[in-house]
Amino acid sequence: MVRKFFVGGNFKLNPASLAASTSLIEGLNKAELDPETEVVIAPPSIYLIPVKESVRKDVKVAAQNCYFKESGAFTGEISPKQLVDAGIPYVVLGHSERRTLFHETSALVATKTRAAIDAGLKVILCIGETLQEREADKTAEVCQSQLKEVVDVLKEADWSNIVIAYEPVWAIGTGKVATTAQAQQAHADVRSYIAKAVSPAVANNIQILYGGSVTAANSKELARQQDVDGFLVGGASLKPEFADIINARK
Ligand code: G2H
Repeated sequence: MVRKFFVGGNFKLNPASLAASTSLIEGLNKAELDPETEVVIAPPSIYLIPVKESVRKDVKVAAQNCYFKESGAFTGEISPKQLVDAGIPYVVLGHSERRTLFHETSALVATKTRAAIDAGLKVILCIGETLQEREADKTAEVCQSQLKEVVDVLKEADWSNIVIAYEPVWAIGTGKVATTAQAQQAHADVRSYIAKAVSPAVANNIQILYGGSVTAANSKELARQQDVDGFLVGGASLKPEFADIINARK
């Protein structure tokens, strides 16, 4: 099975106005993009619907987070069902900024993942170790413990709607990208864990993205690694070079 190359743009809390968001989308709409790459962009929730309506049809839209309840007294939250109702097919869950700044545990991320899959969303599930954990040689262990919570709540078939994003926390927004060897090793370890914990077929089919200071300059070499099936891009997804990252395998 040849896994399709997948590039996500995580806009985070950017840009700061609807006008700036519109001009970002206009740029993407004019760019020449590799038709072999699956492209998903995740704007802030307030721009999800205008972005979905204005972006080219070969680019899909993701929310950056959602809750696990369908509706109710949960001030400030968005439900998986509401995303589906609004025509948003993807959600990013477990990003390290959610885990660190908003204290989301792996158990909560797993509960959200279960709810999102049940509602019919596809999930970009983020995992990754801190610098301290890498220096203690715990990268594979940390990734596995983050994944285990999700493994415990999903059935084998549910994994066809999951994309894993390996994002070492020390590489996020720091300009310090993982080496190709570090990325390949972490991805291979994740794939081998999925083979054991879920099934070899799921492990073979699942797309594993690298995230953390990806740029046009470093994307080509990373994209050549056997177990790197694409990228989750933050800062560079707000720039014209995002198109070059999408075209990294061209
Ligand atoms: C990691 C990544 C996008 P950046 O958070 O998910 O951001 O490319 O800015 O490091």
